[in-house]
Amino acid sequence: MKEELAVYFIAGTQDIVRGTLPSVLEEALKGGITCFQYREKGAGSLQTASERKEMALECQKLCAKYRVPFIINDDVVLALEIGADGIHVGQNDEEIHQVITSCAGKMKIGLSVHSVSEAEEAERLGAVDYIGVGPIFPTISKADAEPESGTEILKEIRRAGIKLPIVGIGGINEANTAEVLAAGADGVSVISAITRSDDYQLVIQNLKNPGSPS
Ligand code: 3NM
Repeated sequence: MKEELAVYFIAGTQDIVRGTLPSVLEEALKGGITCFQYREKGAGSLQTASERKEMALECQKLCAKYRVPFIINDDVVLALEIGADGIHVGQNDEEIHQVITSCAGKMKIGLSVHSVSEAEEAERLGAVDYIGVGPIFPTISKADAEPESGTEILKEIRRAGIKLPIVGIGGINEANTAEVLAAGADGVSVISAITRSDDYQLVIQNLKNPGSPS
């Protein structure tokens, strides 16, 4: 799982500023993303279940072509229906125990956490495959994001002995990835660093090989 978290791209229709979600996703896949999460949420997102399913299937097909895991955000029914590789939920989304009951053994389970105690609880559950920790930095992509924590939270979670794979999220870009990894994350999860870039290939290369923390 850790290798798959290296450059974890998240997007839904609402995040696309140029082209379409499938066209941006294919460019990102060509550029070397290691995981993709379909997250259709907030202003500008597709609203009907049928539109979402159609988009999910198109993204799933692209991910399969490039052999990259396809994760669905916060929609267990859709994830099970189309056989996604994983489901990702937040603390306020579908109840994690429900998600585990429905999905464990069928797909990977990712959980967002915002504190050491939430990380400890995720590990204690024994069925969570990785945690997303954030927002590390201020983000423009999530209206209801919690206040940013800085990279200190990653160090605290590692100091607490948490062994789960960790992906950092929130305001992560080429300039701060090295710091996120140095603090204990196994990978970085990004929306705008990719969707708002003029050169997907270059950004993804730099997220993969960020050099030393500044
Ligand atoms: N979840 P960007 S922050 C989807 O803190 C999401 O749990 C977050 O977008 C959390 O890379 C976030 O553009 C948005 O900052 C990440």
